[in-house]
Amino acid sequence: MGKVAKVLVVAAVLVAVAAAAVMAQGTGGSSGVSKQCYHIPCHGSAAKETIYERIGDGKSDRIYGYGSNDRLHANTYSNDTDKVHASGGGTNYLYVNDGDTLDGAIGGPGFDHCYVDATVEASDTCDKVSVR
Ligand SMILES: [Ca+2]
Ligand SMILES: [Ca+2]
Ligand SMILES: [Ca+2]
Repeated sequence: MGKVAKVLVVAAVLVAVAAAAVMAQGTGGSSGVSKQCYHIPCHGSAAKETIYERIGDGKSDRIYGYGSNDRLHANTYSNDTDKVHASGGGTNYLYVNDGDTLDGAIGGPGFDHCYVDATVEASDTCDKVSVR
């Protein structure tokens, strides 16, 4: 291989590596999509999401995460009876630790980590339960 050809090969490899890095940045990231609920029930999608319950105390929510790794937050407001369903695979985080013991965290086929005020809020479909 001539010297010029070698330089061209090296340049092509560098471009390919740079392109791969840009693609990884574009499609990667750990945050996913953030969604605020305004309706009940509140549905996620197959995408990776962080979903928040409706704004205000005393509003009982029902939130479904569906596929992919989801974070479902019903721990922002209290005096409500929130039901948070993973409803799909992936590793999900279900938060119902809002200061009352009225809520329910219901796991799905994936691995579900449930954050609760008391174990009564965690269904037996939670793979891991943390009392906060
Ligand atoms: Ca609520
Ligand atoms: Ca709540
Ligand atoms: Ca609670």
